[in-house]
Amino acid sequence: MTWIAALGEPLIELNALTRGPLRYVQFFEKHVAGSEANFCIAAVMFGARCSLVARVGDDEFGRNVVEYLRGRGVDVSHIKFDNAPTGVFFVQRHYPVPGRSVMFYYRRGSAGSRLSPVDVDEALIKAVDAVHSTGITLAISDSAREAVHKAFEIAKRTTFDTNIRPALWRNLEEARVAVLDVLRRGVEVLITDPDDTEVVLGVREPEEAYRRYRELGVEVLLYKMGARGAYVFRGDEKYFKPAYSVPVEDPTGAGDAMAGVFTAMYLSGAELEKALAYAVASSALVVTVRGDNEAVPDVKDAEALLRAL
Ligand code: KDG
Repeated sequence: MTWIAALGEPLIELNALTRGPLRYVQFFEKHVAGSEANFCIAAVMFGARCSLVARVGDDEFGRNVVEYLRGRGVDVSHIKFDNAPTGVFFVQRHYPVPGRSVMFYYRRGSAGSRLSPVDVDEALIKAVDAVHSTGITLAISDSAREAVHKAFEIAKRTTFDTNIRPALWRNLEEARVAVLDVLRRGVEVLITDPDDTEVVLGVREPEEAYRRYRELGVEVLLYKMGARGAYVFRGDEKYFKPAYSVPVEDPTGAGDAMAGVFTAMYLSGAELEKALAYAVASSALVVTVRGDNEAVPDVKDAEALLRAL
């Protein structure tokens, strides 16, 4: 079984039950989220073992996160309880752009941002097949970024999602420098999109992006094109899978599902085109519900969608 360790901050998500500006929303629905936690759930649904390396508050939300992730099959034995609070974010849906969501973070000084190199157990990182993290973990604190550096230096294989969240950075130049720094440490599978690539390399076009990322040592590029679908590149191979046209409830988490499913399948030796198809199908299901990870399918349910549409 493929074994992955992911470094990042699990969060409590408070998702607006109704659409429109948050100032008029009366009811919120609670979910467990956070990019790397979502990634782990998706990888587990596709047969991988995934250990989340993280900190949560020693509070009700922290216990909620750990119990939920344990219930979803994620290895929580590397999540520490910390005396800072568990981070929270709110999701505003379909406003100001219909079909899109906006996240509002309440996480500064959170337990998750106190992740540091001491939390990176060398024995775990040496034992796993691959280490995963994202640009979010680079952004939340210097110590979390150093934790990613430490893990990537020890890891046998690495996968990284740029996930640049402008609200978490002082400016985009800082994000660019931090992502390039990780790429120079060696990333085998890079998951990104045109918006982030414009920040990192100043280009958007898929072929040009892969050419440039390849020069930086990336072997496989999963290039997410949002409502258009996704590309995957490896050497001279190139595949494109159009997105499914589905009713959008909340797209938050769709990219993590795509990343987790693709990575689990790729690391277990699946054909790239097949891994891309299941990843795109999985992300389509995530956008149809509120919550980042509840609708990530297993293999059988992804196949039902692939057959139906
Ligand atoms: O990809 C979804 C994530 O953005 C969401 O779960 C919250 O981790 C999160 C973040 O930092 O944005």
